[in-house]
Amino acid sequence: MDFIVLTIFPEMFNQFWEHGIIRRAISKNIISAATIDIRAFAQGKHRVTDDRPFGGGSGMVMKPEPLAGAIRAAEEQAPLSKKILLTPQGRVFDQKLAYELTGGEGLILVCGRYEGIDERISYDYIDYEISIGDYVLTGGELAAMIVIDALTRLIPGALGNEESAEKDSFSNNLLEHAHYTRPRTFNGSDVPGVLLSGNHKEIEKWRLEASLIRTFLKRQDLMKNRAYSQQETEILKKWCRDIEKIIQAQSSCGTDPLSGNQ
Ligand code: 4GS
Repeated sequence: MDFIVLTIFPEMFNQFWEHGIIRRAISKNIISAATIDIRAFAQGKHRVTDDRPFGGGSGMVMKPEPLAGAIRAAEEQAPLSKKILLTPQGRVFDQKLAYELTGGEGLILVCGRYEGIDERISYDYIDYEISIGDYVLTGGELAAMIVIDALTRLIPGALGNEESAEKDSFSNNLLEHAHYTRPRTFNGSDVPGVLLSGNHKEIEKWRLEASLIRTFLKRQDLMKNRAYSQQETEILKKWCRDIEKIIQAQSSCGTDPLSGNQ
C-alpha cells in the first residue's frame, strides 16, 4: 500500500517512518511512504502557503494553488490512490474504516494547518474526509500518522505474527483480555492460575470470558450491535444466572436493595 502525505512540515514524518512496525513494513516493501512539501509548490520568494479569509475574521486559510500543485504531483506518483483530507468534519476513523481503506491501492493524505484549506480544494480534488475524533488539532499531520499506523498493521505481513491483528481489541468488537508475562508474582499479585495450566482450551475460554467482562464493564456501547457466538451467548447466560442467584440470596434475607442496610 502506498502512502503519500502532503504537508508543510514533512520533517514531522522522519521519525514516524523510522521506527517499529512502520519502519519494517517499509523495508519489506509492504508499504511505501513519501511526503510532499506543499511549500515547494508555493510561489514567490517567501513561498507563502496561507492567506487571510475572504469575509474577514481571525485565522488564516491554506491557499489553493500550492495544495493543487502538491496533489497533482502526488497523483502522478500514485494515480490509483484515494485522496483523503484530515478534518474534524470527516467520517470518524475507527477499526472498520481502517479495514475498508486497506482494500485500496494507497492513500494521498492532505494535512491542513491554520483554520483549514480553501473549500475549492475539497470540492475539486478530495475523495474522502476523515476525522480521527471530535477535537481540534493544530494540523492534520498527527491524524495522518494515526491513519497510516492503524492501516499498516492490518496489511498481511506487517506484523510478525499474523494472528495478532485479528485478536486485538475492536477487531471483533470486544476489548482484549488482560495480558501477563513473567514474573509470576509482581507487587504481591499473582498471574491467574489457568494461564499457567497449559490447558489451551481452558485458557481460550478464560480469555474469551475476560474479553466479554472487560467490554461489558468499560465499553457496553460496543456490545449492543454485535452478533454473539454460541460460546459467547453461553457465557452471558451464565452471568445472568449468577447475578439472579445473588439477587435472590439477598431478597430471601429480607433486605431492601436500595436501603443501604445489610
Ligand atoms: C483533525 C481531526 C483536525 C482542524 C487541522 C483545524 C488544522 C485540524 N484532523 N481529525 N485546522 N480532528 N484538524 O483537528 O483529523
